[in-house]
Amino acid sequence: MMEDAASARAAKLRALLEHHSHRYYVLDDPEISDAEYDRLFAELVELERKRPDLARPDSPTQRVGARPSAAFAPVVHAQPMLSLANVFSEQELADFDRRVRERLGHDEVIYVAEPKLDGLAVSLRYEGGLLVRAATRGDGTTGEDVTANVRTIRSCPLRLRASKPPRILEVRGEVYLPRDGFLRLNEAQAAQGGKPFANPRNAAAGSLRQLDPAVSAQRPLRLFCYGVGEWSGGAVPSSQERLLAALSDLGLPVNPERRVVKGYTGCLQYYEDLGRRRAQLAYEIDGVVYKVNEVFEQRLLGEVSRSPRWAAAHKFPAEEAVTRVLRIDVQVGRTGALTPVAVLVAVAVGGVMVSHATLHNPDELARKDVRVGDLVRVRRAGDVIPEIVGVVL
Ligand code: 5U1
Repeated sequence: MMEDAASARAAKLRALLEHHSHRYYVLDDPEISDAEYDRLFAELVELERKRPDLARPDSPTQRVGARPSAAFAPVVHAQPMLSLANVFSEQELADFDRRVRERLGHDEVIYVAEPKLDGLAVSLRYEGGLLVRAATRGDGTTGEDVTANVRTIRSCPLRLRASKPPRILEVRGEVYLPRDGFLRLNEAQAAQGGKPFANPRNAAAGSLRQLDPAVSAQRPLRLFCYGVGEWSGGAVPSSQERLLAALSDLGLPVNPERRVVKGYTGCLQYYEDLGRRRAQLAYEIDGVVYKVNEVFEQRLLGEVSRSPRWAAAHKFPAEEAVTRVLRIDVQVGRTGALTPVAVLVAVAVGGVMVSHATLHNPDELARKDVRVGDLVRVRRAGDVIPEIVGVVL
């Protein structure tokens, strides 16, 4: 191929692959078959192999490029990563809404409600539209550099989709494992004689904190973005609703379940509706997040002890029940890993009969000091293996 023709073809392939990857991973609406995507990908790999000068850091072929590292370097966030205050009841939600209304002097406040994913919070830094760093939350001020691993997440754009992207954009979001990905991962762990992950959150955290990005790349991690730390250059959206739309326009994955709701009643309706549909979602959630929509109102409200006064997480009640331990079996994995499993008097937990619960490993068994005949509290969340929370004394 002629010099210029090769360069033009590489650019065309990169654009095509980026487009189809966005359709598949972000919009869940593919336009071509997997085989066709693989063919385009293989053509670009071959072209970049023959002409290494054509390779670009944001090329779809460069997602798994980095070598394993010895440790994760500390990263100071441009803006601290705040945490959310929790509300656990309708009364606490009413109190949250009353405090917001009193401080703003409004009769009714407009909120944006979003599912609260049980994953791992991350901050992604884009400079001139290119992903330059990804960090975990850490203590909110300093996190760990997980750039190489986040680059392997297919729904995370390596380059923003804009001709004039913001000069600097620090996006906040949650990395998670969808339910089917979690089940597949645990099946693969079991087939290799490894220990299963207790829940999708642990699996996502374990997958993201792999020193070898090639391992992260094998894990079907996904991402939803829900906020920003820094936004410099260009017009900054003036409401949470506009911010989420703008992030989506930039090619970032944003949860389609988000809604604008009115006041306490709107929040509660959203919470109850999502609670009913929770089991049908492709991912685990542990509640709902409400945010005051207008950014100028968020600024008026400010924050207290690292939590914004303008947002709250309304948690779903944990699905727990109490039952008695009949026996404790020990399963031996192929690598010799031991997993103690409690055999229980069958009990309904969140509508599902549970007769076995994991104690994960011998250390956990010793720490919780569970014995035959004990009354124990059992918890399950979605498809996760039920676990023993502790002994009821
Ligand atoms: N959906 C969602 N999750 N989440 C977590 N939004 C959201 N916002 C957060 C956090 C910690 O924090 C901002 C309100 C600061």
